[in-house]
Amino acid sequence: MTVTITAFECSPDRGLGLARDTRVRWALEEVGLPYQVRHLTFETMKQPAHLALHPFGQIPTYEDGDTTIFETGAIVFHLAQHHAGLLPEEAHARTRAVTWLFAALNTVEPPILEFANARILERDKPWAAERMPMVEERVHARMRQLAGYLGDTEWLDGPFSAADLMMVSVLQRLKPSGMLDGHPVLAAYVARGEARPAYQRAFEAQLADWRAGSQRAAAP
Ligand code: GTB
Repeated sequence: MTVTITAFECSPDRGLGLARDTRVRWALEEVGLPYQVRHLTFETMKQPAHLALHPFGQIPTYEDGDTTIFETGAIVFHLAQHHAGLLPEEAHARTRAVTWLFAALNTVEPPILEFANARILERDKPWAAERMPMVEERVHARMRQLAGYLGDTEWLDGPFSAADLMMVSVLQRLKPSGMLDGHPVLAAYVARGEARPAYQRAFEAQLADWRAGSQRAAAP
């Protein structure tokens, strides 16, 4: 049974790989699972067929036979549990990797999302300029803590794992603002993740999909 994931018909990130299907594609590439993509418009995401898979009407979702999953954390964890290459075998090391997977999603991603929303969705609000320094400082504080932990190690805890895949994916969201450049340890960490062949394949696949989707959207 071929894995099917969902992704934007034409991602608003214009092929930068920032939509969350990229992290799922990356995990699939790391474990060597072929997959197909069902592309959805913002309208079809909110229709019953997709809401049956994803109660919040979002992408990505994952289908493999009788298994259907939403939430990228759950999808990546599922893949890491059932295929070699994304979690250590040793029990304690595995628990630490899972801990970092949760930390990426629950502790590092929230201030980054708040910043991304403030920068784009809320920029025209009358209070936007006054609020922004506080939102930025929350991100910087978290980045300083993470960089302090990472130091000069290659990955979060031993060999590359699902935790690094998720943490790098979360940090990438800071790239368009240039904020990552202020944290060279983390910029280098993200670059190491992006240099992995599996990431490269995932990035190229989403970019090809974005190009095809934007051409379809432009067609008369
Ligand atoms: N917690 C969920 C998960 O991790 O799976 C969040 C899923 C989510 O936010 N999905 C977004 C979505 O479907 C797409 S990825 N949005 C449509 C909707 O809610 O109606 C988020 C995203 C969107 C756009 C950019 N971008 O343009 O840079 C980056 C990330």
